[in-house]
Amino acid sequence: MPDMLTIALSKGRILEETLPLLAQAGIEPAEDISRSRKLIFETTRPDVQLVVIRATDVPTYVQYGAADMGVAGKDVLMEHGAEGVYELMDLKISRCRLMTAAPVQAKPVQGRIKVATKFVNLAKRYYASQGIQADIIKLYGAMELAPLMGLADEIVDIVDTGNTLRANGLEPRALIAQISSRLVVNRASLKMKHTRIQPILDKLQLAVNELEAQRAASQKV
Ligand code: PRT
Ligand code: MG
Repeated sequence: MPDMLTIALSKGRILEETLPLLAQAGIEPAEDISRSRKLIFETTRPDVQLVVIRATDVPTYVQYGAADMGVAGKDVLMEHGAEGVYELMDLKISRCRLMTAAPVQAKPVQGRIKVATKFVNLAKRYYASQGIQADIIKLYGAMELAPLMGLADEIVDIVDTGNTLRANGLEPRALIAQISSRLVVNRASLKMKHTRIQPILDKLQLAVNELEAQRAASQKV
């Protein structure tokens, strides 16, 4: 179907939290995504399909228009650069913080600091903005291990409860950014498919507002 509207979602926690929002916008996968090895899913709307990919690939699919819309963490969008992509909505899900962390009570490093992270571009920008000379070391996972093994003095990573840091003898230091998931849209798609995208955006915004109101109410109790 040439006039298909394609939405890119990332496997994992973002997917789980996005599906209820999409459902409120009238878009539900035709089958259980978590029980399937498929990557493309039809939905209850014949003109809308979902593709389920790696979080870090979502901005790329949307940037090149292979997907019209997508949902990705602000961390992933900042790292990618996401050129040619409109960030249209804060979905206020999968919230966490992007932070620097170091071994508990470690003394400040003299001279150049070694930083391990998967967010290389972000880390470079952050340390430069602080006037700190940093050598950034790219890792693909388990950043917490790097200081323990002497690979790095600090890490830049996602922190939620802080349990992962604590379990590895690390402590959070500086807050780089508050993170949540964002709805992104390809620039050309927004023009060409505006009449179909706008109602989805409107319904999603209502669903996001409702969820926020529920959260606020449950915190008051
Ligand atoms: O698996 P893949 O490498 O493709 O991606 P991923 O593991 O980053 O995917 P996923 O599904 O885990 O996370 C996708 C997005 O969720 C991230 O890009 C963030 O925007 C958001 N998010 C929200 C988180 C967390 N909370 C989170 N807690 N992403 C990762 N974590 C990890 C973090 O990396 C660390 O290992 O959880 C650990 C920290 O949690 P606490 O509670 O111990 O502090
Ligand atoms: Mg993962």
